[in-house]
Amino acid sequence: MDWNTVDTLKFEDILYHQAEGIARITINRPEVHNAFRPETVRELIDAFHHAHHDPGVGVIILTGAGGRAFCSGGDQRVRGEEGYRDGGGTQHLNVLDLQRQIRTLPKPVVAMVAGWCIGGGHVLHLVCDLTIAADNARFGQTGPKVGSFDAGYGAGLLARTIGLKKAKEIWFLCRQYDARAALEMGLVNTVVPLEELEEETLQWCRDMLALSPMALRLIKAGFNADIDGLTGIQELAGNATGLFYQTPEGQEGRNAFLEKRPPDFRRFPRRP
Ligand code: 2NE
Repeated sequence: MDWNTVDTLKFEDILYHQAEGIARITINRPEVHNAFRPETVRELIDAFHHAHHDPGVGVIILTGAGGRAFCSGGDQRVRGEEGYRDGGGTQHLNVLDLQRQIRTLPKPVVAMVAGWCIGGGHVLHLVCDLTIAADNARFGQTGPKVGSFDAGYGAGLLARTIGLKKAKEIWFLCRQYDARAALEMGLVNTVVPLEELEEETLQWCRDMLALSPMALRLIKAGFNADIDGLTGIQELAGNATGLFYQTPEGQEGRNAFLEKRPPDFRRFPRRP
């Protein structure tokens, strides 16, 4: 695949590439196994925002540079007493915003995982819709070891994905699991040799790009609505509103308001 850069996007910690309707977002800090600092997360949020709003993008890949790590979580070197310190000294847990963004983004997001996928990095792959793993991938949580935890999406989604007992094992013991074990527990969708990782991921993306974008969008929202409470229902119902706007019935309300007349909905069927 010949990836293109986007001239308007300038990043320090990440890379953004695009081709064939696929956006590839890469955490580019291989010297720390792609650990994220607040600036990394801010750039990831900007990149996902761009891919979300680009009508030329149908599927998004999240990955890490270097082949030795997807992401090793929060950069412990900038961890302060209240969160992760940015260059200006403000402390954040802004990765939680990124998790919600990936989850609610109405396009499939695929984690392409080589090497370490650990801590907050593990939560990032978990919030992605699908995970394609290389045979060198290693998964795990370290929170209780390094004085941290993610009891929100990190724990809840893991339990929903692989079951409560196994999720508690992963968080309570902080062990590491290889790609084969991850596949067996349903944590990833497939495992391929490292040298085939990108081609396999692209094939999955191409397969989704051949399908109805609206159907994929609503299926994603539906899966989320099942477990996200009112915000999940908001997402699903927002799609219904968007579809309703496209109908003559929805447009009659707007037209009547603009034409300063009472709306006439009598011609619209009351469907069984
Ligand atoms: C990932 C792991 C197991 C790899 O071990 P190994 O032995 O293969 O590599 P090594 O030597 O530990 O790492 C290579 C370099 O990357 C740095 C290391 O310090 C080392 O640097 P140098 O000594 O060569 O200078 N590095 C790796 N991970 C880093 C990190 N997260 N922050 C800063 N530098 C890092 C091993 O490296 C490991 O266990 N890493 C730490 C994983 C971790 O505990 N992450 C944070 C979890 S908490 C979190 O992410 C979080 C959350 O729970 C809630 C909200 C937000 C974030």
